[in-house]
Amino acid sequence: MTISRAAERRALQALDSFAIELPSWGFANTGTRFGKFEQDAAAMTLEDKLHDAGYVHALTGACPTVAVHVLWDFDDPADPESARKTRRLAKKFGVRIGSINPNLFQDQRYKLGSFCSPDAKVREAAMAHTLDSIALGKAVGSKSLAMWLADGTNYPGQDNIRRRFNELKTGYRKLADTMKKGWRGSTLLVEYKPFEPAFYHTDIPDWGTALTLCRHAGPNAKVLVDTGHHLPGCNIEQIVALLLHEGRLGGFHFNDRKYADDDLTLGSIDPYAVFRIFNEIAQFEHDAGKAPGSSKIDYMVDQSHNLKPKIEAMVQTVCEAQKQFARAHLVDRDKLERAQKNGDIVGAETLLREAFEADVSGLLAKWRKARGLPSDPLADLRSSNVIADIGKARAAARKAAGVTSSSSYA
Ligand code: PSV
Ligand code: MN
Repeated sequence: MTISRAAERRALQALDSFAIELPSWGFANTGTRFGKFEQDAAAMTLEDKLHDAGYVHALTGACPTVAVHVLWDFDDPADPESARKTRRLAKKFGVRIGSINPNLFQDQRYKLGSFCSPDAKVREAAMAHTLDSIALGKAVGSKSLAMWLADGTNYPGQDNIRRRFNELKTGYRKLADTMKKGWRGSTLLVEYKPFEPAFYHTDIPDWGTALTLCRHAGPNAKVLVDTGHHLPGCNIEQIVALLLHEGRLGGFHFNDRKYADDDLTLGSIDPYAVFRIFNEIAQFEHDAGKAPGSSKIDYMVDQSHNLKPKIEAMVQTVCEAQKQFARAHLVDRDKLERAQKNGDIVGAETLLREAFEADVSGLLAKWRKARGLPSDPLADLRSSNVIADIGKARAAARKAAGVTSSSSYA
């Protein structure tokens, strides 16, 4: 496809407002339930994570914020001084703190659930931790609370499904109300996942349940679509289109999958699926007469695979997202509408395929050059010694501290 001047302008304009949030946990050593393979350059502290995220932002110019996981990143989430320190630290590395992720799945008391637990004391503890996370979010200057619960049951009959849902409804309503009153402009993001760790029923398994919860909670609650959280064959772009239609698409956790929640880098398995998601958003903006890329959607990465070097994997995902995002804005929407009206199925599909197959490397290089960024951030990173140098420095720091495992103080 030859990219027309109008299409290029659209894509460049859209790219200007396209920001992707990086997850602090994506820079630390993580693994599967079978074990961890550690990397010298993996981040050990929140300072390391913010440093690495700042480096990815400096290379790509597209990642101004970093998501934090409250228990993994803060010694005492309720301490206002630690919030202030974190805010300053992020600034030092050229980034800001983004979504706040409470941790409602690690503590022993959450064995039977958190907000849905049959034990009122556990439900109160879950609420208290989330309210602390809300206060933390406000103090660090964040704008969203990303809620994912591991709640569910493993066997039929284990608990009352409707009782559990009712607890969620009241709990999330209280969260949304608290945020509305005391944290201006913030959004409660409700994430769903079909299974794991629960293997019989999950309390928020799909977008319909998440949307229902949001409707009960209030207008500041929106659905968070983690691209790895669907059963095989699920049409994610349709979910995106419907959530946009309902005004409830809050954001994304980007990653790719082959089997289940595999947390692979974006588009590594199915890049066309990423394009199709962005295509629905671009179509929505066109239909609504909005500027390309102007929708308020929290684009976030949530990947934590085991083997690729962390910073490389992150740059790969960000560049892939920009590539598919730019391509989606190349589609000629007037021609597409004509083809659709005429029932020209092949013509309509070809318009999408041509945009998806377009070479946007020149367009992206132009956008980057205008911002003083490397035209190919991944190539730039790979030809430098940055990761090796970080690895040496962190290995030395661990040795000096007498720490044997690079994950032991993540
Ligand atoms: C759960 O699988 C999830 O997608 C949630 O977003 C968590 O916060 C994150 O992964 C933890 O890695
Ligand atoms: Mn997620």
